Amino acid sequence: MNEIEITRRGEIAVVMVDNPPVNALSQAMRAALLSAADALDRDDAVKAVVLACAGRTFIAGADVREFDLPPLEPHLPDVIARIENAEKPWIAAIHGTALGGGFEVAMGCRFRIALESAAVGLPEVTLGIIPGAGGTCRTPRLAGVETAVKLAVGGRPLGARKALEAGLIDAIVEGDLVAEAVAFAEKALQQPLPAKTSARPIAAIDEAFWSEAEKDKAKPGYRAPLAALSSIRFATENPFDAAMLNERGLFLELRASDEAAALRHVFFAERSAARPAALKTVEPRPLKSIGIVGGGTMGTGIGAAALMAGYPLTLIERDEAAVARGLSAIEAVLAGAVRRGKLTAAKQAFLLEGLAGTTDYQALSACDLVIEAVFEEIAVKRAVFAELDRVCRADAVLATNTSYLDPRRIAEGLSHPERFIGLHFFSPAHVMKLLEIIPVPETADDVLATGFQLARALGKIPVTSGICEGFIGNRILKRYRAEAEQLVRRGVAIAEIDGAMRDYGFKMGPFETQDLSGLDIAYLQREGARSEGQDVPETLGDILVRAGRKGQKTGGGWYDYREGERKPVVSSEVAALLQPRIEASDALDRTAIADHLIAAMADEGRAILAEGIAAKPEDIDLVKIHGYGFPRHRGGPMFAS
Ligand code: 3H9
Repeated sequence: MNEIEITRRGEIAVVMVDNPPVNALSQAMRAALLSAADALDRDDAVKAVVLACAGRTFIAGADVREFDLPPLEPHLPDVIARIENAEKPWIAAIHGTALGGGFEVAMGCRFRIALESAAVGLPEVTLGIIPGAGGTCRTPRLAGVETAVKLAVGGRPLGARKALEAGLIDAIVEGDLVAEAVAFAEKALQQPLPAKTSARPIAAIDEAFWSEAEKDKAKPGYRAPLAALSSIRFATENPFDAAMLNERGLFLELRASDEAAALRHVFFAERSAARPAALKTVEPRPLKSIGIVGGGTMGTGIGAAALMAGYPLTLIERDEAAVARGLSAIEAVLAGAVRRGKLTAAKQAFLLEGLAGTTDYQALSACDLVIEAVFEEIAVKRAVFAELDRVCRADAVLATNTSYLDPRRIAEGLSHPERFIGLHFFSPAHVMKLLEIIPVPETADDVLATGFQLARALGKIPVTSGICEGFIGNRILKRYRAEAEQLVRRGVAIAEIDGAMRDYGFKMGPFETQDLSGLDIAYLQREGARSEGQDVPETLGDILVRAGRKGQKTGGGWYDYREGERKPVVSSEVAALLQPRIEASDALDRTAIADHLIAAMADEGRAILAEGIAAKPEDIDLVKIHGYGFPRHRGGPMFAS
């Protein structure tokens, strides 16, 4: 089938778009829509046109793959203008998601109807651009300025019910969408048609609204949200044609920006990470229930994520008190989700029915997957897996959440090593998106595929990592911190380094982050390695920990902290402690500092690729963005350098 097919139902023509996977508006599709509008206007037997889509969704937007090329004719604003000015009214019949250019097409139609399960939105800002085919000009005319700001500046889609309330769509229908749309069209033809969207007036809005929105929507490092806001404002204060020209100018400018290129890179990286080509034909193992061993921060975070994704969960701890603590930590996460409106009380009650805790490993005998999240000590972990080997079904997947031990050593002695895998979650595990998936040499493909299936179900971004110290993420973190310390040795001020990384887009610099999470964990790891005879050079962090400066929790680390405050204060004690190690007085500006540290991360990333630890540079970018706060609009260290 071509991109579109036209059929007739009496006097109503049905234009069926079919451009898998998501009906994106490729150049060929735009051309096909344009010629359909011409042909249907010429056909006197047609009185109205239904625009519907085959497959899983209505048009999901412009074809983002085309954004690296010069814009190709016919341009989408012209196609939409042609539909809007057609002699016969067009009715958009929406299922799935009408997003970006897809919703702009729908707004060019005279009517929009949707299934209850559908959603509409203008997510362009998430790609570093603004709507470029009338989104900021037609939305305020259709549904008012506030809804336009919510949609185009916020970037989040609205479900059909809310879209109906806001006036973005005209009706919600059930059952056969196309048949309903045809019936809607026949009825609509009996009455006077409403004005075209572009011809509708916009209700006036207070000056205060704009200044408030500007403050509210500003996002450091991101140009698109405020550009979308200014485009909406221009559209409310100027004639439609002028507004369209203004929007197009801004759209084209942003489309060519570094921010948009980086966000596109991340968009496609995320999609390709979720479904690795090598596993396309591999069926994952059934996954209906999950067990967790270890009720600490990691175990309960993973448990809460699994429970909220709908998996019945069994938590194992050493004694009853620890079981109770673990269960209440999980319950607290769900209660928080209810408070924030992410979960209804009824759903919470339903999910909690699936939660159990015990000291008895036998309770795991029916679980499809058990994740170990106990203390990072090889003997402790091995003891857990010996128990799991004994009680779990032979086909159940057994996973370790180790962050730095060698999973091959943990798996030694297992009777079915092919079902063993590393699943490295990040803290807090119900929030952080990254999941490093670490197969051992024996791991079966369907076990690996199960790891990816779990990631999808939990809404995580999965990345396969080979085995090395720290896997992908912590290995690069170690290098980043070491390079940051190296700059301190060269005489660069600690606060300047943190400031440089904040200016770059991180929420916190490397030293502030260590103060928050504690310097002692990495210190103890180094000490452990030293006690095993490894040659681990002394770090500046070691000097601070030995002086009792473990971070915020001890009132000081790389900075001082005033009682009860989290604001870092430059420390004269730290300056004195480190003075003997300062070798130079280099003057680097903040850009040079950030460039240096990003280059170091990328350099480590290249080594990781060369060793086959990561499969592709995009995976490394995803690890840093979703696990380590790397600014998304910079695209990740590999993209950025
Ligand atoms: C825009 O419209 C600009 C206009 O205002 C102005 C123009 C002038 N293009 O996410 P999935 C691919 S900007 C190209 O896994 P799901 C995706 O890469 C656009 N390809 O599916 C993947 O490919 P593969 C505004 C796209 O069911 C496959 O489709 N629109 C596009 O989980 C499946 O994707 C958006 O930002 C695209 N636009 O979710 C919407 N979208 O199979 C972006 C997807 O080779 N898309 N692909 O890996 C989405 O949010 C989700 O894809 C959607 C489906 C919710 C639609």
